[in-house]
Amino acid sequence: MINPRFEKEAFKKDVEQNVKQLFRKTVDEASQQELYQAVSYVVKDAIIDDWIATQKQYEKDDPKIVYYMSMEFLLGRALGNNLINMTAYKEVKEALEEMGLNLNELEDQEPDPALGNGGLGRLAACFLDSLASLGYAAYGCGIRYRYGMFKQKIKDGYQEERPDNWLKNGNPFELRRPEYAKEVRFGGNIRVEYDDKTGDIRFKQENYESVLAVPYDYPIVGYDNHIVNTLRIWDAEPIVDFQLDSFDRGDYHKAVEQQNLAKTIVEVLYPNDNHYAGKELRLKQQYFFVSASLQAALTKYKKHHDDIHKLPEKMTIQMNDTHPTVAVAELMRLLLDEEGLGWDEAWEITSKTCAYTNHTIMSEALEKWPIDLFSRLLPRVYQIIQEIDRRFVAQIREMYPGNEEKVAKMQILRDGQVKMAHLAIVAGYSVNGVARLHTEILKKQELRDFYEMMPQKFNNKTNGITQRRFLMHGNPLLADWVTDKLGTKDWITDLSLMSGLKKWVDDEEALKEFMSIKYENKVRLAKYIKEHNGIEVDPRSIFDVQVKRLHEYKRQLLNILHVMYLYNEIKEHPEISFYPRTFIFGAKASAGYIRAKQIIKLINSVADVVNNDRSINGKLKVVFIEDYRVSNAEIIFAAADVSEQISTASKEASGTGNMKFMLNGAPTLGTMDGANVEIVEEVGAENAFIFGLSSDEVINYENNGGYNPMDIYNSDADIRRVVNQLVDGTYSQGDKEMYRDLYNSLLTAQGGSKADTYFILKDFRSYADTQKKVEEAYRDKDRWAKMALLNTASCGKFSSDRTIQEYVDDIWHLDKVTVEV
Ligand code: T68
Repeated sequence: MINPRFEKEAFKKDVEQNVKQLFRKTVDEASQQELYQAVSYVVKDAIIDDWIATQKQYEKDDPKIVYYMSMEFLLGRALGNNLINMTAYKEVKEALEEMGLNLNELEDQEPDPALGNGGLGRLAACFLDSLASLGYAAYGCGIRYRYGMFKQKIKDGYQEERPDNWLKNGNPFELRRPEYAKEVRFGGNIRVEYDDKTGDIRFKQENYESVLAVPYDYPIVGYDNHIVNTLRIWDAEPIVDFQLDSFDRGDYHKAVEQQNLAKTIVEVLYPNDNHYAGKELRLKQQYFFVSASLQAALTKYKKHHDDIHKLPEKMTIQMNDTHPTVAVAELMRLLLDEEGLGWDEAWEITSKTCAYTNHTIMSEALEKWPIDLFSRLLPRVYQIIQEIDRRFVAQIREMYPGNEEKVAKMQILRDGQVKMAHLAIVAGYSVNGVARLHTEILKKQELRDFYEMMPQKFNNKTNGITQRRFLMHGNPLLADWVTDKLGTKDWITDLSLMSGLKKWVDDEEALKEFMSIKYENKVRLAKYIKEHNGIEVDPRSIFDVQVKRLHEYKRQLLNILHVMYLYNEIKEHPEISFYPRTFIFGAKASAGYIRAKQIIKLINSVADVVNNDRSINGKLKVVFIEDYRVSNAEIIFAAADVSEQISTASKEASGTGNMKFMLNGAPTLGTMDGANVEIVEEVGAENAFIFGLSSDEVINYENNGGYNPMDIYNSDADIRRVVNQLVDGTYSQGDKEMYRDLYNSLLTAQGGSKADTYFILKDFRSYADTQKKVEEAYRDKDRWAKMALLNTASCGKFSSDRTIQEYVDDIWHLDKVTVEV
């Protein structure tokens, strides 16, 4: 049943009223931005009723709560998604039309809340959607960055970064909650106090700096169930009392310091993915939100329970990678120092409460904080980690007597570093990877010693995505078609039902409809590309898409080298038939990642040459979509024919874009890496295009000193030609140095890394051959349509609803809640 607030007449009146109250204007006078806000406040109002009802129900039922701790939540826009989850999207769209307004245009007024880099942050957002939709009590805990992921501009083919001032116009959906503010302390020293009478020891932090953490709550609306959970992201403010105090004492300096600390701590999201930079401010950010979130969680628990020992029955903490791992030591600190528990009791509670998800095996992403920095910033937390480490080492020695090599490999504090993954594994009760292959690699390679010592902690949770955003919102045409063909909307909350579409694979009419929806979506994307890039693309060409963060291991370089190869082929053999192709890229490179930025420049340079060569009759187009983000991703997935998932096998933990393409009917062209393996398993090898080395082969080469790319360079003339074109000026207006570094990276070992670290030349032939098969398959319209439909029909496993249910069953053990309104 539709919420009465969204009944057309009531809704229209409320919008008018909001425009008047907020801006002293009529609907005719208001700007699109003002109208977006007016509409959003009506929606928020409706959400708040459910939000209150949900929280009341939680108080009553007292379910176990999961706290999902994450440095990143890559939410994407809220307005459309909230309307969808409140089942009011169509109603509101029509009401707005009656007012002469277009909902899509208003949605475009909303800045993308981009508090994340890529997969890890987006996964957190999908998880929150699924938790609410399944009816589980959950808090997302994170940081309210003043500036989110930078905006990308392409100037002369180069990436430029612009600040993402996403809060510029305020944010209709957030709620500041000063009543839940908490103090967070940094630095200083620890004084040990002995109580002569009781014999108790107390640890007191002195001479510290502190900030006030103030939470902002975001509603997370479940699908059609009146459940609204909370994403709590923390802002930092100076502690006013201290500040006045400081002024009184003439300690002006200290007051300014507090102001600065508060301002800098939440200023900006670090724009690295799969890379550890070791910056002090980053550690401050981590401790800041973790400490505030845990303090708030304990306050909440104690409000209704008096036995702190039973904490693990009522809450669990999931750590999204090692970034919030300081949580285990902070929880120990709170239990020891604030609750007055003994070590064993505190440890018993902590190690039943914290769980850890690993998202990468890339060694450069592993967090290892220098001990001097860590202990200076978090002196008490560091003491606690020392004790955790001391006890863990004793345990290793007991289990492996005389094996000091084990100790060296597994210790938390070693080589002057705090190894965060080790801390997370030792203190947590669960360690999970994010796809089956990834978890196997963790067990057999990266975390082998830990797996051998505590196998019971290890488990796999293959990632998933939310069909509410990536099908219903992103691809409404296909969503309606699916509902029609399945004869039910139930797939919206049970994606396994998609398999029911399989009965249409031999129905010509259905296949035609399916492909004409794809075509409509390609037209929509072509329009977007024309508007944003000024490039004309033909929606009848094959849309071959690679959108994801720019990283060498993801091998955008392989893709563009292959485009260069195709271009050579077309030029050389204009007579051979070639199915027109549009290669679409979208990717942000971390601001300091020079080689990644060179690859962006190369893609744009190739685009310039190829797109402007009239002699090839538009057979080949290359588009680099500027500022790839959640909002344009939704449009891109819907329009893709081919999903490029071409990481070096073993390097991509899971991938989640691969699932979004599949859902939208784009077969995977990829390596046997991450969740691709499971995608192929679901859809069948005949409905995917797999190439390249296996992860075992890659790992084997790596363990034996790599391979020699010169062998390939010398023996394969096509490859040699393409590689040479990096340094012969073809794509750099004669400048032979512009891409020299990329050229060198493929052929020569340098600074500790092997030649062609990511096996690009090794996999090139197999990739090119497989691309040929893609073209052949596409020419056969019937075969392609079936393949595309079978991808959509086989994506059931990859809903984040399934993933979350597995976390609930195996790790969190939450209670389901229902809210009646
Ligand atoms: C991604 N990791 C994995 N990391 O690369 C991807 N890292 O395979 C997987 O599907 C996804 O996580 C979800 O599990 C990341 O996105 C980061 O963004 C990141 C950010 C900061 C520091 C390190």
